[in-house]
Amino acid sequence: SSQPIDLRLPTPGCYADPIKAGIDADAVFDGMTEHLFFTLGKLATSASLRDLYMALSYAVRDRLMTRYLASQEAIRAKPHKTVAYFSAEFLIGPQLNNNLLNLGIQEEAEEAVKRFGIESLNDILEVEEEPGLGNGGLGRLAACYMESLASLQVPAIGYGIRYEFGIFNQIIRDGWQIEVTDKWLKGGWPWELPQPDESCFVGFGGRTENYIDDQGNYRSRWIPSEHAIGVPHDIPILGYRVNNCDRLRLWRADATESFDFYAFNIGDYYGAVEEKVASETISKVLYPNDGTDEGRRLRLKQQHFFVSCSLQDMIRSLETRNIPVEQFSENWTVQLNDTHPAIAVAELMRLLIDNHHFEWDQAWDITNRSVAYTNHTLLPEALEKWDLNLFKSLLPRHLELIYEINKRFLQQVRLRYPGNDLILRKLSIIDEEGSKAVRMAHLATIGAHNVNGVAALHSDLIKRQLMPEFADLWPEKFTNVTNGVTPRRWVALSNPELASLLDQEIGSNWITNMDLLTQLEEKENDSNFLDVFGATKLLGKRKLAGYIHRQTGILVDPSTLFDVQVKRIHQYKRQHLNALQIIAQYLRIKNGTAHSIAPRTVIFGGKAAPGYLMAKLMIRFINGIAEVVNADPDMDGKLRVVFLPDYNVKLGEQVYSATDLSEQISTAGKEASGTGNMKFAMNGALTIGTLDGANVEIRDRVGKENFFLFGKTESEIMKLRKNGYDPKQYIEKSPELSEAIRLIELGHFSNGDNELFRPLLNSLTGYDPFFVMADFDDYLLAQDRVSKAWQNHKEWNRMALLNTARSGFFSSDRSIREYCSSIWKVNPLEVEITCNIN
Ligand code: B1H
Repeated sequence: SSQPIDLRLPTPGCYADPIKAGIDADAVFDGMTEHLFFTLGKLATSASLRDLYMALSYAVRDRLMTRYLASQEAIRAKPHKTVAYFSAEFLIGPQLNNNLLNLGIQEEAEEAVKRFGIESLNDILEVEEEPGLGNGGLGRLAACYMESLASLQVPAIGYGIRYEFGIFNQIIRDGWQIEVTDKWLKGGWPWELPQPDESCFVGFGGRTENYIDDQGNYRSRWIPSEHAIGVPHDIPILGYRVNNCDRLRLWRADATESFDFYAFNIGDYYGAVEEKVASETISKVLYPNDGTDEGRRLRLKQQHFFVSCSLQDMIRSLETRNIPVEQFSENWTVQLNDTHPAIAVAELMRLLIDNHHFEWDQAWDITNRSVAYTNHTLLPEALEKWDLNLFKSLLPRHLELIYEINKRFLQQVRLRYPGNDLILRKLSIIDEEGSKAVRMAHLATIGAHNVNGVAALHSDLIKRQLMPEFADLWPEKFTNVTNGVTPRRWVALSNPELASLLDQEIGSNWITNMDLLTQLEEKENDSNFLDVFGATKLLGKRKLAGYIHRQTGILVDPSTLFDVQVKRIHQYKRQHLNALQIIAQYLRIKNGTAHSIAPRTVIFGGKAAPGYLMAKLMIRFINGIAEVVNADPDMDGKLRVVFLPDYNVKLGEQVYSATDLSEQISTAGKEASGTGNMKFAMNGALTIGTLDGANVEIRDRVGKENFFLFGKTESEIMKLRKNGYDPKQYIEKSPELSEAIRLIELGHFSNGDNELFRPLLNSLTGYDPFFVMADFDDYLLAQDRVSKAWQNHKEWNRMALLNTARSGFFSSDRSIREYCSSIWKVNPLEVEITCNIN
């Protein structure tokens, strides 16, 4: 613990209550009034909802500043190892309510806004635009981890990119996805603090040269042909009811006018402007390809841009604190969120060797001790590979360093496996098969002291399938940290009904100690309690039903089973398996063979990568089915299908709390972890799922009798593939599957157009790369078990309660504790704030 920080507060006052910091409704109201007037130039009498949102946000942000500065001051006062979480994506979601919760002033804010004639705080929260600076689970995980780091009082900084346009907004027209630019900054976003005087220069392109320095040493250096300036934009990340406020530092790329003077002076005005335009595009837009590597030059530029800015910033922070750069790894621990920031291995070597004149071995030691790498996928199409010529043209010095890293590494491999050329080729950072490329996962694995997967099964598959030789070489390097999600956002904020029930029953400590939820197990046979628990769910479902009606015009009945699949649209996630199941249920109802099936509302949400045609067709397919089902009076009261457009964090908050059945149906071995699965379980949804990713651990924890398992295991899938898988055999064996496919072929879900879904059918009946046909019958049987279980509401609620009660393990607080103790070796640093009593 550090010395208490004595910070002069900008306004006189004192923290009588260290938790709420003396912020009462009056203080919030006064803060809003001042910001309306001075910051926004508005009178309270003419303020719009948006004005009030901005005013409240600024008033809340003011309260974060003391904590934010005190947290930085604490490290300045006494060196303390800090986590640097490097991620190309941070999907942080709306900020206002999270900050109110963590400050403990939700009620005060509610009271303050009412004085402006607003009915409910919710009306103001509704206005907030969320920064969609991520694609899906990977980006959201980074956000949950930042929140847990702050709540656990761990000094941390998240480094990433301030994309001007985040993930596109999705609209659905004629059943198809349309992408619309996400202009999240357009109205001004109140949560960031630009820090232009901490900007950094980053080079690109050019050449390398050798030279002899003043002391007569041979050295190499990089002469880039292009530069960009990174301007940090900081977002305070406050922990729950603590003074620790960590920082998310996102870099915006600006043009380097100072470097253009030469061109400018020789009269090349347009050339100078051109470079300005080019460098400003670096942070323009997020690549929307969750799970596929496109190998685009601008993407590599983005990666190097934010990594270089961040490492320079970290070294500079040592220098300003008079800490020798030799002590980098005692003061920083760098976590690479997948390989997107893996260039950090080469860039840190370059900074240490070329700029700070370290010898190779010492630089390598520092790099290796500091860096750790999290792998998030085994899918070959997602593993980043950069064409060698592209890489060389953009980062020539880094390539030289990578060659040297590779040379030394391969020598180690040679000693371990004498005469085994095959292994050398397999492990090399440079892929020499076909056109040459740099394998970023190899660079990250060789450069890092730890490589972790994100769920037990996934980490195991990394060792057994993805990198067996690496694991053999360095067995201790490979570890697992199962993902987690923050209970602040994913229970307290998004499910206030459940949260207050928990507060009543077990006290409010669950929010920072989710293991306490096991106390709920005592209530599993308490009939009254089960009713109350079920009633909280019904409230969430009613709200979602209202939202569905407003967004899609579809009326859904909150008493039906809400069966939900929300996630990116991907063949491996198998939304089409779910869709086929709906067709089977539809046919049963039509044929009058639907005995004891539960009335269902099947809800989908998710975006498809704009270039992923099959995924876009899957959306069209779901909407085709929805159109037929929802228009058929025979389906009334029995079946509804909804595709919710523009799935994002905000919508997620509405969905998890309103779900009875969570669909986690990926092909075994394909979903590294999943995190939505955890959010559902915490909120008392039952899971229908395969033994994939974290589903395995969820089932182990909640109990197999409280989980609807189906499908082939990862090793069964492997065996099928090896022995020549033929989907047609499975179709022939299954009358319901055959009939569903026949109906699609006839154009039943495409107004008679029997060509529309042809590519989808060809894939499913031809190669079926994700074994949809192989798992269909078992899936349908599992859905029958779901229907049967739904008949007995009390029993369903009991199982749902046990899911919540046993979900504590999936708190990101647990994940972060594991990272801290086994990988980062960092301790918390309590931030204290003192001030003089008036
Ligand atoms: C995950 C990605 C990903 N794994 C490439 N890999 C991207 C890959 O823009 N890109 O190029 C973006 C994202 N995302 C997900 O990570 C896994 O599929 C989930 O199973 C996992 O839960 C999540 C967090 O670990």
